[in-house]
Amino acid sequence: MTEVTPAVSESREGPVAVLTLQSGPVNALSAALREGIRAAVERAEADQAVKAIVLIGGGRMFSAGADITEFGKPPRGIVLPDLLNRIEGARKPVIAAIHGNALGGGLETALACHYRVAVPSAKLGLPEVKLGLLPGAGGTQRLPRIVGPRKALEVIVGGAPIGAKQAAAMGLVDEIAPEDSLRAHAVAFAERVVAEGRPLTRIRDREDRLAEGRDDPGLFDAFRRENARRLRGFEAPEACIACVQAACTLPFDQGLAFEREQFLKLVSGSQSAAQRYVFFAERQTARIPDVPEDTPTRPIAKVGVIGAGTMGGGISMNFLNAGIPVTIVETKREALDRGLGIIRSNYETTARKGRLRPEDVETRMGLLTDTLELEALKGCDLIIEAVFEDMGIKKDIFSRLDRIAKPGAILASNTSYLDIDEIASVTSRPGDVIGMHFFSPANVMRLLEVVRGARTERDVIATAMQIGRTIGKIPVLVGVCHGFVGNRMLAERQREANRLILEGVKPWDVDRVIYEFGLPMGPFAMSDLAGLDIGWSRETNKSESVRDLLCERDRRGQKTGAGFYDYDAKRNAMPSAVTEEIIATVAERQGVRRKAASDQEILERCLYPMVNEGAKILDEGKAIRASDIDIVWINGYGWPVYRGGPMYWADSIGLPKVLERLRAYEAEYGDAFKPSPLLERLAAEGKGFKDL
Ligand code: T1G
Repeated sequence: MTEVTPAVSESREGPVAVLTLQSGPVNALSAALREGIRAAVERAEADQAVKAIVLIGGGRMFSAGADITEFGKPPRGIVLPDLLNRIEGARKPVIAAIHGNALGGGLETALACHYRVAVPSAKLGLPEVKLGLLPGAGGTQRLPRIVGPRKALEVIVGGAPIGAKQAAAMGLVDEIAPEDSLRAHAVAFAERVVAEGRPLTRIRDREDRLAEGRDDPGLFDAFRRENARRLRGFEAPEACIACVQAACTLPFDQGLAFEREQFLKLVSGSQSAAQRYVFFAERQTARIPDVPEDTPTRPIAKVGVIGAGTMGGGISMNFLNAGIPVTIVETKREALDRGLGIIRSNYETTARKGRLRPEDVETRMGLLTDTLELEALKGCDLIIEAVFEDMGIKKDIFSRLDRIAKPGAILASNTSYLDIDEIASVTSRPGDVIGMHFFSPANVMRLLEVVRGARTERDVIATAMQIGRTIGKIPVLVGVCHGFVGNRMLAERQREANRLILEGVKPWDVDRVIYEFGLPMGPFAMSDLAGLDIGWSRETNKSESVRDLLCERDRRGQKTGAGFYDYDAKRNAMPSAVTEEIIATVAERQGVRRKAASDQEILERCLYPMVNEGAKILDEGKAIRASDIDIVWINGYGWPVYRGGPMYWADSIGLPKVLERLRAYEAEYGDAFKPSPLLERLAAEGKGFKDL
């Protein structure tokens, strides 16, 4: 019989019982761990020799909270709120000793203890809102009683972790322990509590900080107004706010009951199911069937970036932020100076917002070397080309890099569309060539498409994926095809959006439908933001498309004050009669039959072809799994996380329904809607992309 490791190991330090949580990599509060804690606390309480209890995490953290894999299944064992009430009601002091993470139910467990000590590197937080949930084990009732409702709203609705020192300043932690002696320090703290006869302070009994919410009930609506844009479409934040408000208006136990009721609603809802799916999908992207996770990687100590434009500058910042020196190359001094100026001003803006210390700006800039000589990159371990999207220019650069770069250097292109194999073909080291496609703004967007060429070495792939995570990105491995995964699917939506406006649908109506669905902006607003003249020039202009005619009139997007929309001085977008007139002209020239389209049709015609293209991408092996495609769209284009991503969303509608609509549009518009064989097969088998 296999020895079942107890979820809690018990030991004694004199009169102090030390209970160590040990449950998987993050001490998730599974049924076994909850039962283990309950039993151990009850044993310690019954033991006359025990005067105090310390709860400490085994492994690398205190606890990452409830076991997310248990949601959606029948609850087993004691539920966390009941366990925490049990701890809080203990007749002996219980001290939480925190290192690593105390998140979600992990922090709620610590809040149910009578005291909390933490090491300086510990992180505490209530990130449930990111899972479409709320702190469902008393967090919405206990936290406001310590830090006040206003701060509690920031912590709970923001979901961001707090450092131990900040937590101590907020009263969340009673004492900071030395980094390397948490256990001993917590035991000594417990002994002092006993020796000094300190009271068993229960957070539930503290009412003073709630006055902030009672005296100013308007603070909740003010918080709603201030965060309306950020919270648009999400259900959990409103429930969080209502629970914190209940903490200020209801007795503790009624507030707890209200919180439980709100939690149960969210955990059984579609948004949380989608957001929990995304949590695991994001971690799945690291799993590459033919590149084991222990594949050795190449050390990246120095990075070279070719091109100091918007992308090159943003890419450089990612590495500077991670403390990795960058040498940035341009062909002209003024371009280099402009690029460096933008990098510095970005940092100074962040510093002005208090998110970066002035000395950090200098540290980062100090890691940046600028040069006009490509040869200066010869010592770099990773070189990322971020120049104009032109194959000829890229090939010239890679053939020169082949002669300059040191053996073993990884040569990456930031191309958004182009063929990595063709680029690699001009080098003598195609195994070292890979795509690293950043999304603009490159220092902000978390997605990184890592494009494996036919001959890219496995350790090069492993290195690109690892360095992507090091610089805070979510790397997704994709294959070589035009536009890889994200842009290839985007092209489907753009084509249909442009066809819709020629049929007479207003661009602002297409944008409204896509915005209301949950994306940050619609296709035409996005085009205006990016600039309509990408790849356009007067020399090659054909005066055919709406975009051509807009560019001809210098309506190139926000940057020129007009594109599809007219913009005021504050870049507020307004529908434009000029654009309508241009659209009508092009529609007439092309003989497009005018027809109205309902919002539902606009949505289906814009999004179903994207899903269909995603199915083709999977069928061609250009993405490893459907959930990778979802992660691309959530992190590269702002697909609403509460809808899980395009492939998850199609599954939630049902592929037979998607297929039926594609076929209907195919009958009217032809091959653009021709269903992928994979989608047809899955629909016929009553399956979804999740079954692949
Ligand atoms: N439950 C189950 N599995 C979890 C988990 C959790 N809470 N957290 C992590 N894992 C798995 C993860 O899938 C991965 O598995 C492995 O552990 C390592 O994780 C009632 C309702 C703590 C910052 O939202 O943010 O409490 O891929 O790769 O990068 O009010 O894990 O190895 O098979 O992320 O070092 C609220 C979620 C839960 C925190 C560590 N808590 N976790 O990051 O490791 S709901 C959270 C994290 C709740 C209560 C409510 C991170 C981390 P595998 P990892 P990491």
